[in-house]
Amino acid sequence: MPQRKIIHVDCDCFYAAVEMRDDPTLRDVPLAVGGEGGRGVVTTCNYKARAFGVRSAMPGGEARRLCPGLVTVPPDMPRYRAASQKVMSILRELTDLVEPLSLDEAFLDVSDVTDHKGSATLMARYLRERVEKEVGITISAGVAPNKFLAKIASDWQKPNGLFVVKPDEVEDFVRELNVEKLFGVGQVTAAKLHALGVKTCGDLQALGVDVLIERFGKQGYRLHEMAHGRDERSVVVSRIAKSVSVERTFSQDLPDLAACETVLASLAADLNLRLARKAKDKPIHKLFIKIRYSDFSTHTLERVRDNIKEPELDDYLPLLNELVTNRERPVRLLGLGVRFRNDDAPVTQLRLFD
Ligand code: TTP
Ligand code: MG
Repeated sequence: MPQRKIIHVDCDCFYAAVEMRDDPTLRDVPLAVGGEGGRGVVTTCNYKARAFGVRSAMPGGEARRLCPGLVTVPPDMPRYRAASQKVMSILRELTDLVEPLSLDEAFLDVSDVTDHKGSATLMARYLRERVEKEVGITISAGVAPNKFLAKIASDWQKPNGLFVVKPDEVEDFVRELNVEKLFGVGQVTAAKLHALGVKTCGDLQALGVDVLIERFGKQGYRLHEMAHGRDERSVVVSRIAKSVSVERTFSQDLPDLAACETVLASLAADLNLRLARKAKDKPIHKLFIKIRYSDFSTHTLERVRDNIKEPELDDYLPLLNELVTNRERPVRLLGLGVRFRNDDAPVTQLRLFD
Protein backbone atom coordinates (compact mmCIF):
# COMPACT_ATOMS: atom_id res chain seq x y z
CA MET A 1 0.00 0.00 0.00
CA PRO A 2 1.35 3.47 -0.84
CA GLN A 3 2.36 5.61 2.11
CA ARG A 4 -0.60 7.42 3.67
CA LYS A 5 -0.49 11.02 4.86
CA ILE A 6 -2.80 11.68 7.77
CA ILE A 7 -3.45 14.93 9.62
CA HIS A 8 -5.17 14.93 13.01
CA VAL A 9 -6.43 18.27 14.29
CA ASP A 10 -7.71 19.02 17.79
CA CYS A 11 -8.89 22.42 18.98
CA ASP A 12 -7.08 23.83 22.01
CA CYS A 13 -9.22 24.00 25.17
CA PHE A 14 -12.14 24.12 22.79
CA TYR A 15 -15.15 25.36 24.80
CA ALA A 16 -12.91 27.74 26.77
CA ALA A 17 -11.33 29.02 23.55
CA VAL A 18 -14.75 29.95 22.16
CA GLU A 19 -15.57 31.77 25.41
CA MET A 20 -12.28 33.70 25.33
CA ARG A 21 -12.85 34.61 21.70
CA ASP A 22 -16.30 36.05 22.44
CA ASP A 23 -15.47 37.87 25.68
CA PRO A 24 -12.09 39.65 25.85
CA THR A 25 -12.36 40.00 29.66
CA LEU A 26 -11.96 36.20 29.89
CA ARG A 27 -8.71 36.07 27.93
CA ASP A 28 -6.23 36.80 30.70
CA VAL A 29 -7.86 34.99 33.60
CA PRO A 30 -7.91 31.31 34.56
CA LEU A 31 -11.20 30.15 33.04
CA ALA A 32 -13.31 27.03 33.41
CA VAL A 33 -16.45 26.14 31.47
CA GLY A 34 -18.96 24.43 33.77
CA GLY A 35 -18.70 23.85 37.50
CA GLU A 36 -20.13 27.28 38.29
CA GLY A 37 -20.85 28.03 41.92
CA GLY A 38 -19.09 24.83 42.90
CA ARG A 39 -21.86 22.71 41.38
CA GLY A 40 -21.32 20.16 38.64
CA VAL A 41 -18.04 19.47 36.90
CA VAL A 42 -15.65 21.43 34.72
CA THR A 43 -16.08 20.49 31.04
CA THR A 44 -12.76 22.09 30.13
CA CYS A 45 -10.57 25.01 31.18
CA ASN A 46 -8.03 27.30 29.57
CA TYR A 47 -4.29 26.74 29.91
CA LYS A 48 -3.96 29.40 32.63
CA ALA A 49 -6.28 27.30 34.79
CA ARG A 50 -4.45 24.09 33.86
CA ALA A 51 -1.28 25.55 35.37
CA PHE A 52 -3.11 25.34 38.72
CA GLY A 53 -4.03 21.71 38.13
CA VAL A 54 -7.62 22.29 37.03
CA ARG A 55 -8.79 19.56 34.62
CA SER A 56 -11.81 18.36 32.65
CA ALA A 57 -14.37 16.42 34.72
CA MET A 58 -13.14 17.93 37.99
CA PRO A 59 -15.89 19.05 40.41
CA GLY A 60 -16.25 22.84 40.45
CA GLY A 61 -15.49 23.03 44.18
CA GLU A 62 -12.22 21.21 43.81
CA ALA A 63 -11.22 23.35 40.83
CA ARG A 64 -11.82 26.50 42.88
CA ARG A 65 -9.75 25.14 45.77
CA LEU A 66 -6.81 24.54 43.43
CA CYS A 67 -7.27 27.87 41.68
CA PRO A 68 -8.92 30.48 43.95
CA GLY A 69 -9.15 33.13 41.19
CA LEU A 70 -10.88 30.75 38.79
CA VAL A 71 -13.58 32.34 36.64
CA THR A 72 -16.37 29.99 35.54
CA VAL A 73 -18.95 30.31 32.81
CA PRO A 74 -21.82 27.93 32.01
CA PRO A 75 -21.46 25.86 28.82
CA ASP A 76 -23.20 27.17 25.71
CA MET A 77 -23.39 24.23 23.30
CA PRO A 78 -25.01 26.04 20.34
CA ARG A 79 -22.06 28.43 20.17
CA TYR A 80 -19.55 25.55 20.35
CA ARG A 81 -21.46 23.66 17.65
CA ALA A 82 -21.33 26.71 15.36
CA ALA A 83 -17.58 27.09 15.88
CA SER A 84 -17.14 23.37 15.22
CA GLN A 85 -19.05 23.59 11.94
CA LYS A 86 -16.80 26.42 10.78
CA VAL A 87 -13.68 24.44 11.63
CA MET A 88 -14.95 21.31 9.89
CA SER A 89 -15.92 23.21 6.75
CA ILE A 90 -12.41 24.67 6.50
CA LEU A 91 -11.03 21.13 6.77
CA ARG A 92 -13.44 19.88 4.09
CA GLU A 93 -12.27 22.54 1.65
CA LEU A 94 -8.92 20.77 1.64
CA THR A 95 -10.30 17.25 1.19
CA ASP A 96 -13.56 15.31 1.40
CA LEU A 97 -11.79 12.65 3.44
CA VAL A 98 -12.55 14.18 6.83
CA GLU A 99 -13.56 12.03 9.79
CA PRO A 100 -14.69 14.10 12.78
CA LEU A 101 -14.36 12.31 16.12
CA SER A 102 -16.13 14.93 18.19
CA LEU A 103 -16.97 18.62 17.91
CA ASP A 104 -13.33 19.63 18.22
CA GLU A 105 -11.35 16.84 16.62
CA ALA A 106 -10.94 15.23 13.18
CA PHE A 107 -8.74 13.05 11.00
CA LEU A 108 -7.96 14.01 7.40
CA ASP A 109 -6.49 11.70 4.79
CA VAL A 110 -4.50 14.06 2.56
CA SER A 111 -2.54 11.40 0.66
CA ASP A 112 -3.96 12.51 -2.69
CA VAL A 113 -4.11 16.26 -2.11
CA THR A 114 -1.84 18.09 -4.53
CA ASP A 115 -2.31 21.64 -3.16
CA HIS A 116 0.49 23.04 -0.99
CA LYS A 117 3.02 21.13 -3.11
CA GLY A 118 1.46 17.93 -1.78
CA SER A 119 3.13 18.57 1.57
CA ALA A 120 1.00 17.51 4.53
CA THR A 121 3.12 19.73 6.77
CA LEU A 122 2.33 22.79 4.67
CA MET A 123 -1.35 21.77 4.61
CA ALA A 124 -1.45 21.51 8.40
CA ARG A 125 0.20 24.91 8.70
CA TYR A 126 -2.36 26.37 6.33
CA LEU A 127 -5.30 24.83 8.20
CA ARG A 128 -3.99 26.17 11.51
CA GLU A 129 -3.67 29.67 10.09
CA ARG A 130 -7.09 29.66 8.48
CA VAL A 131 -8.89 28.40 11.59
CA GLU A 132 -7.17 31.00 13.75
CA LYS A 133 -8.03 33.80 11.33
CA GLU A 134 -11.57 32.75 10.44
CA VAL A 135 -12.85 31.04 13.57
CA GLY A 136 -10.79 32.92 16.15
CA ILE A 137 -9.52 29.87 18.04
CA THR A 138 -6.33 27.83 17.75
CA ILE A 139 -5.96 24.20 16.75
CA SER A 140 -3.07 21.82 17.21
CA ALA A 141 -2.19 19.44 14.42
CA GLY A 142 -0.29 16.22 14.02
CA VAL A 143 1.00 14.87 10.72
CA ALA A 144 2.00 11.22 10.37
CA PRO A 145 1.76 8.16 8.10
CA ASN A 146 -1.24 6.81 10.05
CA LYS A 147 -4.10 7.75 12.37
CA PHE A 148 -2.61 6.46 15.58
CA LEU A 149 0.62 8.45 15.20
CA ALA A 150 -1.15 11.56 13.88
CA LYS A 151 -3.34 11.65 16.96
CA ILE A 152 -0.37 11.37 19.28
CA ALA A 153 1.47 14.00 17.26
CA SER A 154 -1.33 16.57 17.55
CA ASP A 155 -1.00 16.34 21.31
CA TRP A 156 2.79 16.62 21.29
CA GLN A 157 3.11 20.42 20.97
CA LYS A 158 -0.27 21.39 22.42
CA PRO A 159 -1.52 24.12 22.67
CA ASN A 160 -1.25 25.89 19.31
CA GLY A 161 1.34 23.49 17.99
CA LEU A 162 2.25 21.37 15.01
CA PHE A 163 4.23 18.16 15.18
CA VAL A 164 5.23 15.99 12.25
CA VAL A 165 6.32 12.36 12.32
CA LYS A 166 7.89 11.57 8.95
CA PRO A 167 7.84 7.96 7.76
CA ASP A 168 11.55 7.54 8.37
CA GLU A 169 11.20 8.99 11.88
CA VAL A 170 8.56 6.52 13.04
CA GLU A 171 11.01 3.99 14.48
CA ASP A 172 12.77 6.56 16.65
CA PHE A 173 9.54 8.25 17.64
CA VAL A 174 7.80 5.15 18.99
CA ARG A 175 10.82 3.73 20.79
CA GLU A 176 10.63 6.33 23.57
CA LEU A 177 6.83 6.58 23.57
CA ASN A 178 5.19 5.63 26.88
CA VAL A 179 2.63 2.82 26.61
CA GLU A 180 0.00 5.05 28.27
CA LYS A 181 -0.14 6.97 24.99
CA LEU A 182 -1.36 3.93 23.07
CA PHE A 183 -4.98 3.65 22.12
CA GLY A 184 -6.83 1.28 24.43
CA VAL A 185 -4.20 1.37 27.17
CA GLY A 186 -5.91 2.64 30.30
CA GLN A 187 -4.92 2.27 33.92
CA VAL A 188 -5.53 -1.48 34.00
CA THR A 189 -3.51 -2.47 30.93
CA ALA A 190 -0.79 0.03 31.86
CA ALA A 191 -0.47 -1.56 35.30
CA LYS A 192 -0.21 -5.04 33.77
CA LEU A 193 2.45 -3.82 31.35
CA HIS A 194 4.41 -2.09 34.11
CA ALA A 195 4.37 -5.36 36.05
CA LEU A 196 6.06 -6.94 33.02
CA GLY A 197 8.72 -4.22 33.13
CA VAL A 198 7.24 -2.44 30.10
CA LYS A 199 7.22 1.36 30.16
CA THR A 200 7.78 2.35 26.53
CA CYS A 201 6.98 1.04 23.07
CA GLY A 202 10.64 0.08 22.84
CA ASP A 203 10.09 -2.23 25.83
CA LEU A 204 6.96 -3.58 24.12
CA GLN A 205 8.95 -4.32 20.97
CA ALA A 206 11.52 -6.19 23.04
CA LEU A 207 8.81 -8.27 24.70
CA GLY A 208 7.73 -9.61 21.32
CA VAL A 209 4.42 -10.42 19.72
CA ASP A 210 4.10 -13.97 21.09
CA VAL A 211 4.25 -12.95 24.73
CA LEU A 212 1.88 -10.06 24.06
CA ILE A 213 -0.71 -12.29 22.43
CA GLU A 214 -0.36 -14.86 25.18
CA ARG A 215 -0.97 -12.24 27.86
CA PHE A 216 -3.42 -9.91 26.14
CA GLY A 217 -5.04 -11.89 23.33
CA LYS A 218 -6.21 -9.79 20.39
CA GLN A 219 -5.28 -6.60 22.16
CA GLY A 220 -1.74 -7.97 22.43
CA TYR A 221 -1.44 -8.04 18.67
CA ARG A 222 -2.70 -4.43 18.44
CA LEU A 223 -0.18 -3.41 21.09
CA HIS A 224 2.59 -5.04 19.10
CA GLU A 225 1.52 -3.26 15.91
CA MET A 226 1.27 0.12 17.61
CA ALA A 227 4.61 -0.40 19.34
CA HIS A 228 6.11 -0.57 15.85
CA GLY A 229 4.17 2.51 14.79
CA ARG A 230 1.83 0.58 12.52
CA ASP A 231 -1.88 1.26 12.08
CA GLU A 232 -3.82 0.36 8.96
CA ARG A 233 -7.15 1.95 9.86
CA SER A 234 -8.41 4.22 7.10
CA VAL A 235 -10.10 7.58 7.48
CA VAL A 236 -13.79 6.80 7.31
CA VAL A 237 -16.11 9.46 5.98
CA SER A 238 -19.36 7.64 6.63
CA ARG A 239 -20.69 4.14 7.00
CA ILE A 240 -24.07 2.53 7.30
CA ALA A 241 -24.67 1.99 10.96
CA LYS A 242 -27.20 0.09 12.99
CA SER A 243 -26.30 2.12 16.01
CA VAL A 244 -24.34 5.26 16.72
CA SER A 245 -22.88 6.09 20.08
CA VAL A 246 -20.38 8.30 21.83
CA GLU A 247 -18.69 7.69 25.10
CA ARG A 248 -16.22 9.46 27.32
CA THR A 249 -13.85 8.12 29.91
CA PHE A 250 -13.07 10.70 32.54
CA SER A 251 -9.48 11.29 33.55
CA GLN A 252 -10.85 11.67 37.03
CA ASP A 253 -13.98 9.82 38.17
CA LEU A 254 -17.17 11.85 38.27
CA PRO A 255 -18.15 11.89 41.95
CA ASP A 256 -21.90 11.42 41.70
CA LEU A 257 -25.07 11.49 39.61
CA ALA A 258 -25.27 15.30 39.66
CA ALA A 259 -21.87 15.47 38.00
CA CYS A 260 -22.99 12.94 35.38
CA GLU A 261 -25.95 15.12 34.54
CA THR A 262 -23.70 18.08 33.85
CA VAL A 263 -21.67 16.22 31.21
CA LEU A 264 -24.68 14.76 29.39
CA ALA A 265 -25.26 17.92 27.34
CA SER A 266 -21.86 17.81 25.72
CA LEU A 267 -22.15 14.07 25.07
CA ALA A 268 -25.57 14.63 23.47
CA ALA A 269 -24.05 17.32 21.26
CA ASP A 270 -21.27 14.99 20.13
CA LEU A 271 -23.84 12.28 19.50
CA ASN A 272 -25.98 14.54 17.32
CA LEU A 273 -22.93 15.59 15.33
CA ARG A 274 -22.20 11.94 14.60
CA LEU A 275 -25.83 11.25 13.82
CA ALA A 276 -26.00 14.09 11.31
CA ARG A 277 -22.90 12.84 9.58
CA LYS A 278 -23.24 9.07 9.75
CA ALA A 279 -26.94 8.45 9.72
CA LYS A 280 -28.86 11.45 8.54
CA ASP A 281 -32.60 10.70 8.44
CA LYS A 282 -32.25 7.08 9.51
CA PRO A 283 -35.25 6.25 11.70
CA ILE A 284 -34.27 5.93 15.34
CA HIS A 285 -35.79 3.06 17.29
CA LYS A 286 -34.14 3.16 20.71
CA LEU A 287 -31.99 5.31 22.94
CA PHE A 288 -29.41 3.76 25.19
CA ILE A 289 -27.07 4.85 27.90
CA LYS A 290 -23.96 3.22 29.30
CA ILE A 291 -22.20 3.79 32.56
CA ARG A 292 -19.00 2.39 34.00
CA TYR A 293 -18.30 2.87 37.67
CA SER A 294 -14.90 3.35 39.25
CA ASP A 295 -14.78 -0.38 40.04
CA PHE A 296 -15.18 -1.03 36.27
CA SER A 297 -18.62 -2.61 36.59
CA THR A 298 -20.54 -1.56 33.50
CA HIS A 299 -24.28 -1.14 33.05
CA THR A 300 -26.46 -0.20 30.11
CA LEU A 301 -30.09 0.64 29.71
CA GLU A 302 -32.11 1.12 26.55
CA ARG A 303 -35.62 2.35 25.93
CA VAL A 304 -37.77 2.47 22.81
CA ARG A 305 -38.18 6.00 21.47
CA ASP A 306 -39.41 5.51 17.92
CA ASN A 307 -38.67 8.23 15.38
CA ILE A 308 -37.19 10.73 17.78
CA LYS A 309 -35.21 13.23 15.68
CA GLU A 310 -32.35 14.81 17.62
CA PRO A 311 -32.14 13.20 21.04
CA GLU A 312 -31.23 15.84 23.61
CA LEU A 313 -30.17 16.01 27.20
CA ASP A 314 -33.79 15.80 28.37
CA ASP A 315 -34.31 12.56 26.45
CA TYR A 316 -31.40 10.89 28.21
CA LEU A 317 -31.91 12.22 31.73
CA PRO A 318 -34.74 9.76 32.55
CA LEU A 319 -32.58 6.84 31.38
CA LEU A 320 -29.71 8.03 33.50
CA ASN A 321 -31.93 8.37 36.53
CA GLU A 322 -33.40 4.94 35.98
CA LEU A 323 -30.02 3.31 35.49
CA VAL A 324 -28.32 4.92 38.47
CA THR A 325 -29.64 3.64 41.76
CA ASN A 326 -26.84 4.87 43.99
CA ARG A 327 -26.45 8.60 43.36
CA GLU A 328 -23.16 8.82 45.24
CA ARG A 329 -21.23 6.18 43.31
CA PRO A 330 -18.17 7.50 41.37
CA VAL A 331 -18.40 7.14 37.60
CA ARG A 332 -15.55 6.45 35.22
CA LEU A 333 -17.24 6.40 31.83
CA LEU A 334 -20.50 7.63 30.36
CA GLY A 335 -21.88 6.80 26.94
CA LEU A 336 -24.98 7.70 24.93
CA GLY A 337 -26.32 6.09 21.81
CA VAL A 338 -29.21 5.38 19.48
CA ARG A 339 -30.26 2.20 17.68
CA PHE A 340 -31.97 2.40 14.32
CA ARG A 341 -34.99 0.45 13.14
CA ASN A 342 -33.96 -2.74 11.40
CA ASP A 343 -33.75 -2.56 7.67
CA ASP A 344 -32.05 -4.63 5.02
CA ALA A 345 -29.00 -2.45 4.66
CA PRO A 346 -25.65 -3.98 5.54
CA VAL A 347 -24.73 -3.05 9.05
CA THR A 348 -21.61 -1.93 10.77
CA GLN A 349 -21.35 -1.08 14.40
CA LEU A 350 -19.96 2.42 14.89
CA ARG A 351 -18.06 3.48 17.93
CA LEU A 352 -16.40 6.74 18.70
CA PHE A 353 -13.02 5.24 19.50
CA ASP A 354 -12.91 2.05 17.48
P1 TTP B 1 -10.70 17.86 24.48
O1 TTP B 1 -10.16 18.02 23.09
O2 TTP B 1 -10.40 16.59 25.22
O3 TTP B 1 -10.17 19.04 25.40
P2 TTP B 1 -9.98 20.56 25.05
O4 TTP B 1 -10.18 20.86 23.60
O5 TTP B 1 -10.81 21.37 25.99
O6 TTP B 1 -8.46 20.81 25.47
P3 TTP B 1 -7.13 20.33 24.69
O7 TTP B 1 -7.57 19.60 23.46
O8 TTP B 1 -6.41 21.61 24.39
O9 TTP B 1 -6.40 19.48 25.67
O10 TTP B 1 -12.28 18.03 24.48
C1 TTP B 1 -12.97 18.92 23.62
C2 TTP B 1 -14.16 19.54 24.31
O11 TTP B 1 -15.04 18.51 24.79
C3 TTP B 1 -13.78 20.35 25.53
O12 TTP B 1 -13.46 21.69 25.19
C4 TTP B 1 -15.02 20.24 26.39
C5 TTP B 1 -15.62 18.90 26.03
N1 TTP B 1 -15.30 17.94 27.12
C6 TTP B 1 -16.22 17.77 28.15
O13 TTP B 1 -17.28 18.38 28.15
N2 TTP B 1 -15.91 16.91 29.19
C7 TTP B 1 -14.72 16.20 29.24
O14 TTP B 1 -14.48 15.43 30.19
C8 TTP B 1 -13.78 16.38 28.17
C9 TTP B 1 -12.47 15.64 28.17
C10 TTP B 1 -14.11 17.26 27.14
MG1 MG C 1 -9.30 19.67 22.15
